[in-house]
Order: sequence, then C-alpha cells, then structure tokens
Amino acid sequence: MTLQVHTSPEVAAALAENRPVVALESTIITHGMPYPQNLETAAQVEQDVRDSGATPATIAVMKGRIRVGLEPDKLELLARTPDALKLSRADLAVAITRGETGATTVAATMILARLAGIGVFATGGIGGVHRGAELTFDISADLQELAQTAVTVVCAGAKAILDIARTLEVLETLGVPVITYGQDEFPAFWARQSGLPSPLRLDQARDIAMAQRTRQSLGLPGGQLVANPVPTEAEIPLAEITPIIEQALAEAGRDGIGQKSVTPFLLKRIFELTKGRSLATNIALVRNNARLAAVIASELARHDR
Ligand code: PSU
Ligand code: MN
Repeated sequence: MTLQVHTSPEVAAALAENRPVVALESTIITHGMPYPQNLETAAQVEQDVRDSGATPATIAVMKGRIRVGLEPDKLELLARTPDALKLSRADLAVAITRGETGATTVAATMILARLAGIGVFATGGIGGVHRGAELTFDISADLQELAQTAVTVVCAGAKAILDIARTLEVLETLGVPVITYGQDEFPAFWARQSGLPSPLRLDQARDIAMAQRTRQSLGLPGGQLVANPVPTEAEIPLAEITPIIEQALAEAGRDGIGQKSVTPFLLKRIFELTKGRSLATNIALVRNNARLAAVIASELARHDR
C-alpha cells in the first residue's frame, strides 16, 4: 500500500524548486484557540511565513487524507470542525485508515513534515512532562519525537502548566538539543523567563540551521528544539501568569481531566481566566516563531543548494 500525501500546489512547487518551506501544526487551530481567532491566526501565521521568504505548509489529516499545505477553504473547514480529533504519533495510522479528520500535534506534524521533506516547523508551545507526572506518567509524545525525527521545531519554550525543569531533564536524557534564541534563560511561553537556564543558546538563524546539518553528519537521528522568547511587548510575566495557571491546574485535578484532554482544558481555562489576554500573547508568539522558522528554513535551503 502506498501512502498518499496530498501536497498543495503552493507547497509542491516550493519543494520541487528547493525553496524554503515551514511546516505548521494544526492542533493549535482545533484545540488551542477558539473560532474565529483560530482561523484568523492560522491565515496570519501563513502570511508571516511568506513575508519572511518561505512557503507555509499547514499539516492535518482530513477525511483520512494527509494534507501538507491547506488551501484557504480547507483551513476554514478545519477551523470550523470543533470535534476534529487530536492526532499524535499513536493515533495517526488509525485515523488515516478510518478516513477521519484530525489536527496534528507537534509529534504528528513532525512525522508528516519529515515524510514531505520539510525540515523546519513552527508552533507555539510543545507538550512536555506534566506536573505530577511521577503519579500520572503524563509525558507528551512530542519529546520522544524530537529524539527521533529530524525536524527543527521552533516554539516559545514550554508552558508553566508543565513541569518545565523535568521537561528539560527528559529532553537531555533523550539527547535533544534545546537551543534558546538570543538569551541565556529558557523561556516559558507567555513569559520570557522561566527561572531556568537554557541548555544551549544560539543567536543566529544560520547557526541553528548548520547545527541541524551537523547533527545529521554525525549520524545522530532526531531534531532540535529552538526556544524563541515571546516579544517583550506581548509577554505576560511569570509572576502574573503563575497564579492563573495554579487555578486552572487545581480545576483540572478537581474535575478529573486526564489523558489527551489535559492540555486543551488548561489552555481554555487560562484563556477564560485572563479574559483573552493569554490568546493575544499566544498569537504574538506564534507569529514571532513563524518568522524565525522562515529564516532558518531559508538558511537550510541556501546551504543545500
Ligand atoms: N502546548 C501548548 N499549546 C498547544 C499544545 C501544547 O502550549 O497547542 C498542543 C500541541 O499540538 C502539542 C500538543 O503537540 O498540544 C501536546 O499534547 P499532549 O500533551 O497531549 O501530547
Ligand atoms: Mn499527555
């Protein structure tokens, strides 16, 4: 059986000509933001990638078809599908087999980006080690994926809904380079600071691209995690966001939220508790990541030419 990957004409042309392409995930659209801001943001982020000299490839599974690059009507359809599945590594094959529609997490987007020949991917936050994971064992498949799939993922750090220190420990154990762009401290999504030093730091997109190529030359599998701090004017400082996160976590515990529902539940509650401010920050940081990813992709394409 051959797997069919439906690549949009825009993305297919860019790949055929070795022009830079940036993969974008879709769980942020279906499970990370409310409609219509999810659609507006997805379209805006695609435009940011174009304005920064690369081609955007939003990735999802629609009616069992792998789609790399969503045309405007497909993007709108997905953004308006509130019951779209959340597909990670474990779910992909079954969803495709059953002809289902689902958004891809960081892990699943990496897998499909790799399949399409795309080496750079922009998102907001990655999954990680949840607080209390010593009891729940809730550790996102995103971390393992970074260890085995050769894609550079640009995020804004990890949310403090996670146990950030343990997330960094697991990434170190898995041999995943965690590179913060332009500062010494690892950022915490809405906040530029996390209180934790970044394992690695690079200040040039070119060096980030070269590091990925050097990893491959060394015969090391896997990708890199790039942490790009949220722009200062859009940040919610740690001291402000921490009590809100604590409240959302307490509610999740009280309501027995588990498994794949944990992250979407927390994001929604934090949105409500900040009266939408967390969403404005989220949009600003995703756009910022898309722009950096486009420059990294351009450096990679230049190197490969
Ligand atoms: N963290 C965020 N925003 C998100 C997600 C995580 O700050 O939108 C989404 C991403 O798609 C990520 C997924 O890959 O949730 C992780 O889910 P889980 O923890 O269930 O693996
Ligand atoms: Mn989980």
